[in-house]
Amino acid sequence: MAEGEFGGQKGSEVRPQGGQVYNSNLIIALYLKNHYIYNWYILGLFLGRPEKDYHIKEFLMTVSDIKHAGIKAWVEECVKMCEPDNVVVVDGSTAEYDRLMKKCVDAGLATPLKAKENCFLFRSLPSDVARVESRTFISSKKEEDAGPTNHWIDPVELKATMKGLYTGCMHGRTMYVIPFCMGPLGSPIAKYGIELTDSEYVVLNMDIMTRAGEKVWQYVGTDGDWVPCLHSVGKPLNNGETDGGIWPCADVEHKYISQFPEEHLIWSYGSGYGGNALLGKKCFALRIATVIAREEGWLAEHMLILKLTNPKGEVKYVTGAFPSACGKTNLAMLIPTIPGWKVETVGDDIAWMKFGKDGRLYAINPEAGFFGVAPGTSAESNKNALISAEKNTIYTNCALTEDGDVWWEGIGYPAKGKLVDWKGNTRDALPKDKSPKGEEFAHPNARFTAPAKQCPCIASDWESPEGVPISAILFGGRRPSTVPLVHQARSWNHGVFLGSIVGSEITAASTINAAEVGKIRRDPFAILPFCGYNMGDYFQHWIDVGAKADQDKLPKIFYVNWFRKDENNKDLPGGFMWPGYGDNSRVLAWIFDRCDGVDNAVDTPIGLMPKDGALNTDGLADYYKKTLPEILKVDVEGWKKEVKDIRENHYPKFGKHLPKELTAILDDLEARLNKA
Ligand code: O2Y
Ligand code: MN
Repeated sequence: MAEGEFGGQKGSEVRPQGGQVYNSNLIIALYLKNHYIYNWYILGLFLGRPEKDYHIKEFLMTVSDIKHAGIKAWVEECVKMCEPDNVVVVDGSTAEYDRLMKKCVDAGLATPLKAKENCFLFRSLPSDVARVESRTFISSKKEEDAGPTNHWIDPVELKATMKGLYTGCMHGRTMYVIPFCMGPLGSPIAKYGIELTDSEYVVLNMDIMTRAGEKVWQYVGTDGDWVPCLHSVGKPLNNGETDGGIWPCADVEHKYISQFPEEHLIWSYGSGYGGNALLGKKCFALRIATVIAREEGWLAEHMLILKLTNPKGEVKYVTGAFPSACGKTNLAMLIPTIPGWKVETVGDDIAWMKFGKDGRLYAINPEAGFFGVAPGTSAESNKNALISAEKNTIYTNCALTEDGDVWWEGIGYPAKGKLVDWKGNTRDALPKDKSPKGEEFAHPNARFTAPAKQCPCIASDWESPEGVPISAILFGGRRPSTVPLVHQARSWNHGVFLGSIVGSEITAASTINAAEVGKIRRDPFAILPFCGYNMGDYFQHWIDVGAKADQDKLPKIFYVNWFRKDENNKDLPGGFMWPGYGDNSRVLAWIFDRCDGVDNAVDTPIGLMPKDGALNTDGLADYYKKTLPEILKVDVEGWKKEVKDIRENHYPKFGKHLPKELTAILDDLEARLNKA
């Protein structure tokens, strides 16, 4: 085994960021000394890459250069087990990114997009298109600690199985050592990790999604905290075999996405896709981070973070937890329809929140990019996401157009001519931007991986190391009935209750089991697939965090529902009683004022709701003005059924781990409904 992609060769190379840094002026001076450097700089300008400082790097770092004894020993142990042909320590440079992308293009795994600057399209195998919850494990020592909503395997058994799979699994491949940071570098809230992977696709995506590369080493130092993340696609190449342009991965029964919470350890095998393989995201920033957050007294959440500015220029920060397919990215990048209001993005998926010295809760986005779902993203639904992904973006499982662009269902216009679909088949485009189920040109979970800094509405302080102070926390789901447009919790614990009952109604499109249609699929705090421990204990953690805090400084908690339906009202597009998207700014404006204690609410059995006329309806279509009273009132009978469902079907799952505070709030809600 040779260290360094070129057999341990060391040489002089130009790298952006970290180490010995030269600014652009110095680079010009260096031209006199070294034409090679200048040429790289000019090439960078020509390609329109983000401006970076360039410096001369004398040596390629190897495993033996790692100064952190714990990391070095772990890497060496994994090299011994996985037996890669080469080991490369990732430096995070543009040159390295370009080299690895070229490797993928040359191997037939990626296609450069002629229509988009520095953008590439990958196609995965049909067996590897999404996170696989059935193969995701919380491997705590005791099954009870994983809780009733996680898959569990005893860690001794799971490690033995996975060690068997890992042994020799990187034959014919390079192992990449990716040092990465979740959060702004040096932030007191940030955490560090090392991902070992045999997938160039993973390195490229981690480069966009995290702060990765040599700049991380100074923060982990010689003995700093870090999370080990081992990943393999599970497809060794023996006897000179190559991938032959086919996405490497293992069969579903050999995929394991394993979290060992007591050790803060992640082992992933067999999948190269998204949340299964980019281990900084769901595995670290949620499953392991929820465990660390509980140990350390903070909150790791599946939440967007947005910055809201009112017409007076006053600012508040809001987080929001919504289950999949509820428009979290769209809300984070919303373009308000009400004049004078502004929404800017801090994060679209994950929030880490810690109390500051002033007693307020501060949030950082631990990620540096968006791994956004492409289908349904259009100029109407999320123009800012489209602009974010115009350049320097990786597309996965989208369709390819004849002019070298990407296309997907719901992009807002029909494609022309022929399309190569996500399975690689060339087919005639349809005259509309929808396709029959199962015949989509882009996979429904097709993705774009785009740098967050390219988002036109990224907040100037999105990388603030101390985070942004949170005024409001939103919960929501797709609820066609019962749940009103917005209501506010009376207290922190009432807010925890609202978080604990989050869910979306099951539709024919979201299940293969017809008997489930119409029932509520509960996804408490929208974190059910991402909590690294017992969900009952997670509820308790939220209650404990609130109890220790200064009550006046805690964020206010709200439940929103953009998805009320009236199928019989033919005026309403799609039957939806609320327009959603940019018009959600009307609800955000009400929430903003609530946080300032404005007298704009009435007390109801379910919480505080907008007073008559308190919601800005200027410019709202008349048919929505007509439906508004219906979605702003308490459906007492609907809520009584909700209480019954929570009491009989939802809360019993958590047994003795369910906090008594939540049962008390459920009882109180029932009593208030009975009095109404
Ligand atoms: O299927 C995947 O691997 C991606 S899932 C995902 C990606 C970005 C943000 N959120 C999610 C999610 O499942 O919540
Ligand atoms: Mn998510």
